[in-house]
Amino acid sequence: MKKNIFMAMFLVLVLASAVLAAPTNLALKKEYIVNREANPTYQDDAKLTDGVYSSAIRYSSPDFVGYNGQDPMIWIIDLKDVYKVDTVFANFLNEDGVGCLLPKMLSLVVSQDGKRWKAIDYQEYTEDDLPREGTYLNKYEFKIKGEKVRYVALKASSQFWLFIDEFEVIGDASSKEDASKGYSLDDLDFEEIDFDF
Ligand SMILES: [Ca+2]
Repeated sequence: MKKNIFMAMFLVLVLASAVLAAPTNLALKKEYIVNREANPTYQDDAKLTDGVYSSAIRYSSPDFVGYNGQDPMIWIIDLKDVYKVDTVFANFLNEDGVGCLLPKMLSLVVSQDGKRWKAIDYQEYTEDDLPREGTYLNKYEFKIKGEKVRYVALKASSQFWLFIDEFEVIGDASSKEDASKGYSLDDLDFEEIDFDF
């Protein structure tokens, strides 16, 4: 009988640790800042970390946020604490009929304190990789490989319109550590981050 109780407790512990270590979207409901405001017609009310992907592949879907202009865009997501992160996803729309085109250059950097940044990934795509024509989604993937991270910053080139509906930062929720002393999201300066372009 004692042995059964021990086995049951052991199983509960194994299951609990498996749940804690399961890959989690650490960006869910977290705050982020952007270097320029969304167009008022396609405005942002924390849509990019609400866990909702657009069910329609169309720029006018209310789940998309739209930015216009040719200057590159920068988003910085604050995980609030430091976690081991594996992968970042960013889901963009291509709809050439309305001038909404996928970014062809992307640079991802991370930081634990908002002061020192580490370049993680640079991606560049050709017209063959991501054709201008057509209406489709592309979910960009960036491998972080267990780096300890509080801030995730993504820079993306823009040709005219950029539409995006969600970021995900996948990592291990059980690896949570209190953030070291550093900048808060409000103190961060987009100009001081070294991106790859
Ligand atoms: Ca969303």
